[in-house]
Amino acid sequence: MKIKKISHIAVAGSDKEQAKILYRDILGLDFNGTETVNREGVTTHFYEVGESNIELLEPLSAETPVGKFLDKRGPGLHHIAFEVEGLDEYVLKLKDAGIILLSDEPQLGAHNMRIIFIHPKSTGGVLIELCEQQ
Ligand code: CMX
Repeated sequence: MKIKKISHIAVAGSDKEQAKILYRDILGLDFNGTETVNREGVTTHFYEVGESNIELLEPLSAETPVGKFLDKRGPGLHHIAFEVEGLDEYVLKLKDAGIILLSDEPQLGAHNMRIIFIHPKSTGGVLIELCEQQ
């Protein structure tokens, strides 16, 4: 059971073309693909930064969590994702500590990873995702 690395830092925004100009054309990051995760209501666009990624989140509609976030706060940092080994053990440990999770069990996220979110109210205001390769 350990945190292996920062998997990605997610940025909520709807202008994927502007993001491409900044991250790929100007900063020179490799574009690492696009994937729609219907259950989360987002299309994700990945840009590689060493072993991690910047994940641009584009909402599928205004009613999704990211759509609501943009409406309330505007574009900006959305969450930090840690890749872990032993996700199920982390879930038990978090539950034991009374930390609020957004789902009872891990769900399937982008790149076919098992993911679970910790509510920002339990973390001092930062939405945290734990993810694990299957
Ligand atoms: N970071 C920090 N705080 C956040 C937040 C975020 N990303 N999103 C919402 N909040 C805050 C709100 O500002 C609000 O704070 P106040 O009560 O102080 O105003 C509080 O959390 C509650 O927010 P809300 O708008 O009432 O929204 P909900 O409680 O309905 O939902 C959350 C908040 C985090 C549960 C919801 O956004 C969610 O389910 N997020 C997880 C799913 C998600 O983000 N999926 C996309 C990622 C896809 C992927 O990477 O695979």
